[in-house]
Amino acid sequence: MRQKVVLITGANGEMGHGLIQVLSKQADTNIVALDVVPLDRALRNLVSTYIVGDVLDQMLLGRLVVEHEIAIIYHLASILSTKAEYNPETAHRINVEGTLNLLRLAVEQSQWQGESVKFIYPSSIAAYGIPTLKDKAEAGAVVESDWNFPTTMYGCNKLYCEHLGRYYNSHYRQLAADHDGKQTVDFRAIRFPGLISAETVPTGGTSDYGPEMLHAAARGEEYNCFVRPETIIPFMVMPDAIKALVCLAASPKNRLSKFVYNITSFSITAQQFFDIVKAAFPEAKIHFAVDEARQKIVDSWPECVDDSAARNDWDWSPDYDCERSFEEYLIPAIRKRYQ
Ligand code: AKB
Repeated sequence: MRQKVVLITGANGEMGHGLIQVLSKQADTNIVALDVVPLDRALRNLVSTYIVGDVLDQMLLGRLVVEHEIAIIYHLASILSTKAEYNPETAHRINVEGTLNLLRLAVEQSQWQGESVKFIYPSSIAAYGIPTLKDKAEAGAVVESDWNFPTTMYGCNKLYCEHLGRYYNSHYRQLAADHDGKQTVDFRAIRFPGLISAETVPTGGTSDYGPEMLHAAARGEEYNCFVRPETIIPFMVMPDAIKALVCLAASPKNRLSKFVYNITSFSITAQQFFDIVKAAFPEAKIHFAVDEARQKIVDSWPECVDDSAARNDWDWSPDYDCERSFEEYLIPAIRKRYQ
């Protein structure tokens, strides 16, 4: 008999680390972890299987369903906003074609199993694109349907994949003679703000100046923050991000009024980030050395998002506000990590 499993792509990334730790504590959860690099040794005994492979490898995905009955897919694999700009077409292939491959797998599996496979997709504030700082200040907390004009390949990919998910959920093969629209994938997405983890350092993102500043200070390394001090975007700590993924996945479908939900925790400027880091690590050598191109990307992201739909539909609420994030999670855990 094939084993019922949860598939996590991009399992070795920042979110993958947090998600594996949480899901592995749930009873009867068998995790299949997929990533292009081998899974961290510390995570290997928490999963049933880890596979080194690419979401673009159709044969590999085909073999996966021969051996496993996939109930939920957390599709975390992605090339982030800064890295994607160095090779936009490759990023497009990984971010969009990779998602398409998994959506197709999910819809086929839903039909085989007679039950919808849940497809949990992390989208991003990068799906927004606000043209000027004046508009950004005036926009305040943006709702999901506002300012959907991303300026990065990653943002375009995220926005488009949200639509692909909606299509596979509701309209896939709508003209086929045997189309009954019953067993489709159950697509659910969250637009995440900048994420900060105490355990891992992000790579390739543009919100990375926050976590990079913090980890560099704890390691006693000098850091050049690439955005201006007054730059503001929303952030969230990893435990809340993982809680959100798991809560959305567990939510009854009939309560969900949307496919895509904003969530947020706190919005702070780079200067406020600096002040908190400096207070915790007074020796820290942090400078502001603005990279105008990356600055423009962050400037196009909202300073705050309206997450009332997530709060209403699936009782979303972060456990960590700004003070608690730094005082109870980030600073103690990061100190311990680099001791
Ligand atoms: C990035 O900076 O690309 C990501 C994101 C905001 O989605 N952290």
